[in-house]
Amino acid sequence: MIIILFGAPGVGKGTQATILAEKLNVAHLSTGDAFRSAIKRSTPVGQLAKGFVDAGALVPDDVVAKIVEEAMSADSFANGAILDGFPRTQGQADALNVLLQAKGLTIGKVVNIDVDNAAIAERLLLRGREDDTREVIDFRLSVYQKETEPLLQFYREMDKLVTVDGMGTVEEVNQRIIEAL
Ligand code: B4P
Repeated sequence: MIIILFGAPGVGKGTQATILAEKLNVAHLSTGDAFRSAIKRSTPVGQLAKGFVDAGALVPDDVVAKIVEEAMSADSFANGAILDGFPRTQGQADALNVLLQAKGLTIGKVVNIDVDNAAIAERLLLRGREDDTREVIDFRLSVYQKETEPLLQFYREMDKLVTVDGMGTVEEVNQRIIEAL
């Protein structure tokens, strides 16, 4: 079964996905981590993705599809996974449905982690990754609202969506996610 952790940049998808993957003993795919690793190793995908990630823009869907398909072909993904940061566009959501159908997997829940924008900016400025500058954070939030947020309605209509309050400690948020699952 597939669990999707959804939400704006910096709501804690990566933080929670790492903890959940360990607790539930399932595979974890973070497209953000996959791109950062590819960029570090300067692979062809990394070279394509670098400018987008640095600017806080979305990496084009065909490049994302390539990295997801490759990661999900691993044996550890045969029974399901936690997806963190994917899908982020309607095109990616459609591609995921096709991929899951081919693998005989289904989406269990889409967990939308909800954090207000002021707290998001505070967390990301504190994290201080290269793409965590005030300007890039504002741009990433605007991209989220335009490209990604509409997917909430898509998953609501599929009856997969649960929303969890992402404010509070990491452990408090984790407990809420486990209850929602
Ligand atoms: P991602 O790597 O997905 O990163 P993110 O959205 O910024 O962070 P996340 O929500 O995972 O927050 P985290 O747990 O780290 O994306 C980076 C870039 O990659 C994108 O801008 C894009 O360019 C590209 N990309 C990735 N996927 C893509 C896709 N599918 N399509 C196209 N492009 C794609 O938490 C943030 C901070 O908050 C951390 O410092 C953490 O310690 C802290 N924190 C977490 N929970 C907290 C809590 N409860 N209280 C206080 N702080 C908390």
